[in-house]
Amino acid sequence: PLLVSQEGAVRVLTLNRPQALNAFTTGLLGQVRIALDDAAKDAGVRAVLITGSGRAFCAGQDLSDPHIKPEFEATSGEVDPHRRPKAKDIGNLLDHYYIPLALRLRSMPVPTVCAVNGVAAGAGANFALGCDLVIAAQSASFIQAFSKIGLVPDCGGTWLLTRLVGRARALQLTLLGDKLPAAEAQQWGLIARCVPDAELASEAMALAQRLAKMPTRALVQTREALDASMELEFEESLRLEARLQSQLGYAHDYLEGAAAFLTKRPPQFKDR
Ligand code: LHQ
Repeated sequence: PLLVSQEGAVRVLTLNRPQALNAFTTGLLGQVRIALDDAAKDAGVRAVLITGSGRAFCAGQDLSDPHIKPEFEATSGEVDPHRRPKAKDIGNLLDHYYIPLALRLRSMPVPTVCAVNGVAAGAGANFALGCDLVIAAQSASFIQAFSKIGLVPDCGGTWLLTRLVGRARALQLTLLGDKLPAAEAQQWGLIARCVPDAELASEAMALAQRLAKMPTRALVQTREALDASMELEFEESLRLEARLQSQLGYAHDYLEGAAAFLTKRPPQFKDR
């Protein structure tokens, strides 16, 4: 259910269950995590690009998964209250699949780009928003579908949304579960860019290739410092910046970047 390919220094992961709008099964979730682990370990990878095949990016958890599917009467659709999925199954799904995946994505040692090619719902939306730069097709949309089926946002949604768009808009999105079109998502600052459908693949790849040529370690430490700043006092952030800067200042990429600037030539970054 996952396609993995490589273009230059960019590792491309394509969610590939188009008949089910790329909904997450345990199989797909496991494969994405392994693919991210592999990319993290591979020195030849300097950016990761994630997208979906078919008309959707990802419809979130596959609700027909036998572990979490409620028993219901086939014709009336009425739920049998005596045969419910075990609470521990949903807990296990989060503990063993969604939490490790969200943590893995957040701590990638290379920048991550998500090309949202269509609807991104539930955990699919929050998985996309967990990437560093999110670029979406005009026809794509984001849906915090959880409230519609009696759940809270997961896969980092509560943390990400409040930080990305603030409490009022986070509540609007999560309580109502309405579809937010990509153009509005960009206006809101939820995502980086919205582009015409026909340009998504090339624009997203160009962005990933551009990031792949940049000083990877500095980019990743920038993400870490921005995230840490949310829990730090101003002076603590200044000290964190100074600690990171003093390490980076001895690393190859800074010496190369500064020398290239001063001698007016293109830099060749290699630290990871
Ligand atoms: C699906 C799904 C789907 C299975 C479309 N599953 N088949 C974590 C841990 C534990 C428990 C639960 O949850 C979580 C995290 C979560 O992600 S919860 C949120 C789960 N996702 C949703 O509630 C979204 C459900 N899907 C939708 O609302 C719609 O399908 C969207 C808005 C994504 C797309 O709408 P349409 O473009 O109108 O497509 P469609 O609804 O006709 O779907 C096409 C097919 O895909 C259809 O199957 P069929 O056999 O009729 O062609 C759907 O049943 C199937 N599908 N989402 N999550």
